[in-house]
Amino acid sequence: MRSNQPQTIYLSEYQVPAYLVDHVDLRFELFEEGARVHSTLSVRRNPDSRAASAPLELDGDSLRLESVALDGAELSAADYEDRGDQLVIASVPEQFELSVVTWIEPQNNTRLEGLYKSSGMFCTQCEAEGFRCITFFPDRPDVMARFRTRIEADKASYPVLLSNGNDVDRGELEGGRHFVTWEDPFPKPCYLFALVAGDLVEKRDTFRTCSGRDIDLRMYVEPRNAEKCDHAMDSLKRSMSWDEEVYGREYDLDIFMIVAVDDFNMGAMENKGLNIFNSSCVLASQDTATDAAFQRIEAIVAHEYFHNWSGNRVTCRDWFQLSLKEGFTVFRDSQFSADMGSPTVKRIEDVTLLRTAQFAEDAGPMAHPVRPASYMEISNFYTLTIYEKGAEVVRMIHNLLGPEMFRKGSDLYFERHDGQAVTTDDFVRAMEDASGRDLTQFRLWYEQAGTPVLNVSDEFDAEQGVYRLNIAQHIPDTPGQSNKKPQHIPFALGLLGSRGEPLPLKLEAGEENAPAERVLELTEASHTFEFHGIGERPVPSLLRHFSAPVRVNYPWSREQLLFLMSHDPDGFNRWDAGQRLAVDVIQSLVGAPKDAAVEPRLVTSYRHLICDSSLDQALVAKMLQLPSEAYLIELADNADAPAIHRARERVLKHLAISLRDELVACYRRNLESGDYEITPEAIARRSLRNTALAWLLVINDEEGRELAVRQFRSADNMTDRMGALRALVNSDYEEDRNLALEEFYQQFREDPQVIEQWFSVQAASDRAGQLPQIHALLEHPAFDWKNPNKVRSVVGAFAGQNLSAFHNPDGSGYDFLAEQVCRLDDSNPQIAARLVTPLTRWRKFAPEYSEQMKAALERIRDKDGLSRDVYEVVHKSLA
Ligand code: 0A1
Ligand code: ZN
Repeated sequence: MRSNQPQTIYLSEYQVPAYLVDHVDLRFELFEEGARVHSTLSVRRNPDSRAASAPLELDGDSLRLESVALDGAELSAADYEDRGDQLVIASVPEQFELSVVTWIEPQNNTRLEGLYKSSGMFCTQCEAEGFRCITFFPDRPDVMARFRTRIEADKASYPVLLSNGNDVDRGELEGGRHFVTWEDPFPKPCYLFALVAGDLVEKRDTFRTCSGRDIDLRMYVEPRNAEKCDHAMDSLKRSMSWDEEVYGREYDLDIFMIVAVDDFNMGAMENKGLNIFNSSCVLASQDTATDAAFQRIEAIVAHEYFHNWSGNRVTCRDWFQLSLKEGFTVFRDSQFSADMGSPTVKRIEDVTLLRTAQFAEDAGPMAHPVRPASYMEISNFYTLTIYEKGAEVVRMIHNLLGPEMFRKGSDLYFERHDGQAVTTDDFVRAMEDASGRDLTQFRLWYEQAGTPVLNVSDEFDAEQGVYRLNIAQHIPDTPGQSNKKPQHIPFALGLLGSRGEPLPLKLEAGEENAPAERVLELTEASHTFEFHGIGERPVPSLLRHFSAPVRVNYPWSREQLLFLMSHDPDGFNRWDAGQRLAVDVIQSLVGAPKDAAVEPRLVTSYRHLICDSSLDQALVAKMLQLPSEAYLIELADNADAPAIHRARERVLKHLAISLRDELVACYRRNLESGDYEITPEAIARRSLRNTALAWLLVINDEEGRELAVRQFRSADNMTDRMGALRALVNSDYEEDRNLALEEFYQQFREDPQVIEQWFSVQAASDRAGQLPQIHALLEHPAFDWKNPNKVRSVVGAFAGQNLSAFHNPDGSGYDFLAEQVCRLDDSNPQIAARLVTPLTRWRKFAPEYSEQMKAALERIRDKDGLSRDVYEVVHKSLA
C-alpha cells in the first residue's frame, strides 16, 4: 500500500541512480477483473554511481507481486523484500535481467494514476509517479529505457490496443482475444509510458515534415465523439509546422496519436507518440464548444506536441526540474497561440491568469521557487509557479537575448542534451553559451520564491529638462525564505508627451536617435534612471508587455490612467491602465455608503470603448471585462469577499445603467450574419455582444431579456448559446433562467463535456449557485464523483468562482468544501489536494472569515488516514 507517512524529499540530496535500465519488455494481459503485468528489465550498475554494492530498489504502489526471476531463475521470498512501496533485492550482479509479474486492478483504480478504466476503456497516466502503480520499476525520470510493449485483450471489447512508438506485431489469440506489440525506439523515462485499450474510432490524417517524411496522424475517440476531432487535428498540424519553422524541430516517429478519455486528473499528457487528453481539452464542435474552449484546445494540443522535444527528447533529471519542461513548453505554446491569433489578447490572457492565480500562490503558504528545493508529494507541484511563472522566466531570457540568440540557445540546448535528463541550470547554460551573456544573477528567478515588488517614483526637473525614475525592488518573504537578493529584472517602458506622442528616451544628454521604448535592466535593490531632453512632465508607461512577472507600485492618478487607456502605443498597457482604473474605482467603493458616487470618467471611457468601432475590437472586448473578484481579492489585505463582490456589482450596474442604449447598439452592431468562424475578429464580435447581453441582464433590462432568450434559442454555436444562458442565469429573471437551464440540459444531456459547462455556469453564479442549489447539483443524475471534470465543474467552480457564496459569513461555504475534500481524499487524493486551494488562502481574509477558514482546514487535517497529497497542502497552510 501507498505510505501515508509524509516524508520530505530534498533537491540537495539528489544522487544519480545506482542502476540503469536499458530495455523494458512489457506484456499486459487485460481482463475485466484485473490485469497481469509481465515485465522484464535489462539492468546494469550505473558506472557514475558511487554506491558500489547498493541493493536494487524498485518503486511500487498498490501492486500484488506474483513472481520475481533473476536471469531466468525464479527467486524465493527470502531473496527479496516486498516492502509494499519498494521491491528490494540485496544482492544482484553487475548486469542482469529481472522479470517481475504483478497483478493490478485497473477497474478499482479511482486515483486515476497508473493503469485505470475510463468509460470502459483501459488507459494510463504515469506522470509523475504512476508507473509504479503498474509494475516495480526505478520510477524516476533520469532512468531512461527503450520500451517494447505487448498488449493482450478481448478483441470484441477492446479492438484498439495502443502504446508508444510503432506497432511491430499483431495477431489473434485463443478465446476471442488478440494482441498488438509496440516498440518505441527512443529511450524514455517511465513517466512517458502509455497504454490504451478500448472500442474507439480512428480519425486519420497525415503531415509531411520539413525533410519530406510523411507522418501518420491518428486520433482515437469514442464513436459518439467522431465528429469532434477536426479542430484538434488541424491544431496538431499547425503546431507541427510552427515548431519546424520557429524552433527547427521536426517530429521523429512515423506515427503520432491522440486519445480522448473522459476521466483524467489533468488536462493532457505528452506520452511519447501517444498523447492522452482529457476529453474536455481535445473534443470540439461549433455546437458544443465555446470560443474559449476552441482556443484552449489549440493551445493544449500544441503544448503536448511541443513536449516531444522540450520534455521527451530532452527530459528532466529529477522532479525539482519540472519547470525545465513545463515552463519552456508553456512559453512555446504561448508564442504559438500569439502567432495564430492576436498577440496582445494572448498576452492579456496570460497575464490575467498569472496576476490572479500565480501571484496568489506566490504570496500563500504553498509558495515555492520555479525550481523547488523540497516537496512531499510531487503531484502538488504541478502549479502555476512551475508552469506560468516558469514560462515568464523563459520569456525574460527570450527578451534579454533577442529572438535570434534565443534560437541559437535553444538549438544548442536540444543538440547538447538530446536523449538526456537534465536540469534548469543546463538550460540556462546553453542560453549563456550561445549568446555570450552572463545569466548568473538571472538564475535567482529559479531559486527565490515570491513575486518581486517594484516601488516606482519619479520627479521632473523642468529646468534641466530631466525626468528621473527611481525604481526599488524587494522580494517578500515566503515560507522558508527571507532576506532575498535583488533579481535581474527586464523592465520595458516608454514616456508619453501631453498629446500622447512617444518621447525619445535619451539616457544621456544629446543622445542621437534614442528609441521610444527601452528595456531597463534592474539588478540592484534600487536604481535611478535619468531621461534627458524632456520638455514637460511625461506620463510613464511602465512594464510594457508585462516584461517581468512583478508587481509595480506607482502613484497613478486617474487622469494618467485615462490618458494611457487611450494613448499608450502598447496595447497591453492600454488594457492594463483600464484595469488599474477599474480596480481603483471598485476598491474605493468597498464598504462605502450605498449612495457613494461611481467615478463618472469611468463611464465616459467605457462609452468611448463601446462606441468607437475604429478601435481594435479584440482589445476592446478585453478592456470591457472588469477585473475579476478573484483578482480584487488578490490585491486586497484583510479581504471581505462579499463586500468586494457588492462593490464590483455596483460598478457593473452603474456602467450598465449609464450605457444602456450604447450596449443595445453594440449588441446589434455585433450580430453575426455569415458562417461561424474562429478568427480573432469573429471571437471579438461574439465577446462584445455577449458582454453587452450580460450587462443588460445585470440591470434586468427587458429588451436585454428578450435578446437573451432569442439568442439562446437561435444560436448556431455554443459561445452564443452559453453567453445567453450565463446572462440569464446571472439575472433576476428566475423563470427564464430555469426554463433555459432545463432546455439546455434536455438538448445536451448525452454530451458529458457540455453538461460540465452546464454544471459550472450554475455553480459559479451567485444567483443559481447558493449552497442548497449546489447540493442539488451534487445529487443530479449527471453528476459523478469519480469524474474529475464533474467535481471541478461543481465543487471547484463554487469555491473558486462563486466567491460571495463561498465566503458566506456563516462559514457554510468553508464547511461544504472541507466535507467534499474529505470525501474525495479516499478516492482521488490528487483532486482532493487541488480542491483545498481556496481554503489555503485564509490569511488573506478579514478575521471573521479567516478564522472559520482555518477551522475548516483543521477539520481536514484531523481526518483519519489523510493522503500524503492533502496532508502536505493542509499542514503547510496551517504552519
Ligand atoms: N505533463 C502534462 C501534465 C500532467 C501532469 C501531471 C499529471 O498527473 C499528475 C498529468 C498530466 C502537461 O504538462 O501537459
Ligand atoms: Zn506540459
